[in-house]
Amino acid sequence: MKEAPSSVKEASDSAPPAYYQNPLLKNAADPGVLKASDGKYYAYPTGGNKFEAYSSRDLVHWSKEGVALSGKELKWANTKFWAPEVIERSGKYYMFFSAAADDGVPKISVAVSDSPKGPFKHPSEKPLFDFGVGTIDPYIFQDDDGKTYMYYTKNLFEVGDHKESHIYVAELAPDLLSVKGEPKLLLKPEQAWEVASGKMRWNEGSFVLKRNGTYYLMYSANCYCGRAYAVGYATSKQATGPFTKYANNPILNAPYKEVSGTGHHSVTASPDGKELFIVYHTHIDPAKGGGARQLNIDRMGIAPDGTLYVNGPTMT
Ligand code: FUB
Repeated sequence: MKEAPSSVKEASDSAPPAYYQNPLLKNAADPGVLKASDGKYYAYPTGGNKFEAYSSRDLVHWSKEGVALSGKELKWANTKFWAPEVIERSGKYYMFFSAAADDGVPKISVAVSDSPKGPFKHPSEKPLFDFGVGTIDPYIFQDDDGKTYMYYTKNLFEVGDHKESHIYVAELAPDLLSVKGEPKLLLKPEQAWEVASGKMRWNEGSFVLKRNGTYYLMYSANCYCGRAYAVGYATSKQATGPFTKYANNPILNAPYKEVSGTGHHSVTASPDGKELFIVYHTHIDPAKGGGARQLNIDRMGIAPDGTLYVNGPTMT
């Protein structure tokens, strides 16, 4: 990524305005958003051969903090630096992400820092979560029973005449640097939407919300809903499933000509904790597809019947 995009506003200590403006950030995708114990939000997007951090006190004004994890820190990777996700645990920060070596097969790993701004250091000469196949989009869920899970995607692999990706879950060991037990397959593309067909059947970018004992496993996948990529969810009473897709998926789609490819999101709460926000990327130009992306933010919520909804995408 080049200079800080013009849409990135300076941080402010004044009272937050009641609105935000889309796009939140240009030349960025796959936002991982951390609400940290220092009272700030940190956003970590995909954007080149490094991971940069942006901070905000109010989800409206954002400041560029600089490079949080340099590509040079990863001796084993030189491409596909994708989808960072940071969690805070006992005063340390853990950045999960995927990256690939010359073979182009993405692997998940984790780097550690004393600050949400980095620098994040990688503790090994190799990726820490090598499942022997291409894997991307780690999302870390800290359950209230003390267990921590990593949801991730087995990246596009050949199945008959097409490629598809599947969502898995694995419990993490207490040090967060390895998995405990065998990963479990949670969702194939046909379990995400009514029908899945075509040469590329995505099912990726997972995110988990837990409310009133229900686990909402959100994801981005193909659908026949006007555009090829949208956000939906499935629910379960257990973190490890089985998950049942929501009948009225998608909950975030792109019905406009000006925007498409709404997906790979994070969910975070407003500073007062009363509202939920979804931060996601869109394709700037439908003709260019995923090659040109930017970040949006919109309000979302849980309806009285327990279903998720998004008030968006909004264009400004
Ligand atoms: O940005 C690279 C990849 O594209 C992500 O890992 C996927 O989720 C998709 O957004």
